Amino acid sequence: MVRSRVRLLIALVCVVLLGACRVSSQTAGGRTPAAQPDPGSAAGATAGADLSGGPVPVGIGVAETSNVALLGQEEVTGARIAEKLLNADGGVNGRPVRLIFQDTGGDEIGAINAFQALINAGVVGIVGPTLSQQAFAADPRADAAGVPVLGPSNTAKGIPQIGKFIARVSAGVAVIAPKSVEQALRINPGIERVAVAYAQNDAFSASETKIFQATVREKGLDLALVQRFQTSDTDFTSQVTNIVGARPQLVIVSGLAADGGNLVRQLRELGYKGLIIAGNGLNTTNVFPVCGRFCEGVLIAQAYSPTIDNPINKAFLTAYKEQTGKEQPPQFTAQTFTGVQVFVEALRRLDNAKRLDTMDLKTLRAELNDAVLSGSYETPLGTIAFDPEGEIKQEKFYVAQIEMDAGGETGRFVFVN
Ligand code: 1QQ
Repeated sequence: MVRSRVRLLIALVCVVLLGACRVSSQTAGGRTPAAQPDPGSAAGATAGADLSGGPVPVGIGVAETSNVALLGQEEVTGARIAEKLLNADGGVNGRPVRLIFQDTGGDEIGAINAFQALINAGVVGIVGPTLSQQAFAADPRADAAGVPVLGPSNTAKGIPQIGKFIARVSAGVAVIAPKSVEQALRINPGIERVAVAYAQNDAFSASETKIFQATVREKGLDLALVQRFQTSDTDFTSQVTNIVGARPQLVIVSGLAADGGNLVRQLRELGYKGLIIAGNGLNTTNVFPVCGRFCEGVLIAQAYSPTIDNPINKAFLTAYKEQTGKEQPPQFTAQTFTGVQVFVEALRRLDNAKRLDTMDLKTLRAELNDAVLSGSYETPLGTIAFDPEGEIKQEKFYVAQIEMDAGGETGRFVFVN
């Protein structure tokens, strides 16, 4: 019942995004790499890249299908908007950027195959994957091949440290997660007892809960219960019974959208009345149909705010509205836009300094990696740069609270801080 609900939801997301689920074949113009390439293929090493002055191929490897598409589809939207806006702005000094999409699905093997296919297709860099769990599996392939990767939503501890070619435009859990706890304490200074729940089979969730637990202790609160679950769980009766039994005034959920949304719903159905904080895995309006009216009031920290006042965010907001008919771009859309933007701006600088068409692909990828890390960028996330390991340096973070409409099907993130 719950599973068919999630399948229906994914189908709906695909329809709403006007065929975004077919983005691979449309965008790659028939040059989408094979789904399961031979990783050892020597021929794959340079195929697809046009180094002579044609379009510059950038890979997008995110979850277009599976439960993780609840998050990944927002990333596809961000990439498409970036391609359109940046090409209208001259691309890479007159050469258009051509995005090559490869669906990772929701697991590690899908991410490895997608990344290998993009590497073989000759992309200059990859924006992806969706989950940290996938990044720990797929990024080492790109790193070994000398292909720069920008993680659009890989927030677990240790991602930039995977290798020299791995950076992220998604700030880590350590800087984001504490914001929502601070906000919960502003809303209810009387909070004393806290329960945390996390998906133990997901690297991001396991990393995020550590930060939440440390924050709870630092604030002098009582960590009454640490409850584990799996991202594949749909029935949370036993976990929710444990949580309610611990009598918390705050519950903090680290999971992904389908499982986390169901846990929130079942918490309320079984009578939990206190505040709920959700982590980054529930940071999508696609969670609304999962927890329905029970999403109301959930707090989630944000790395993007539509209010960021700079020209690129204004252009992004306008393009997002044109493309989707909606006002408020989600964080994952903004972060993926930013990943493509960083690659394009670094390519422009590199081309100005050394001319892209004088380099072979291996050199171009290595030079691009250096250019990415040495730049500073005015983006929809604000001004960003990278430390030498590839960790994003970002100035501001926010907290939003979910507000559901009367029908309990639609709603919005209201920025409260
Ligand atoms: C991670 C995340 C995801 C939940 C975002 C889609 O932050 O896996 O690191």
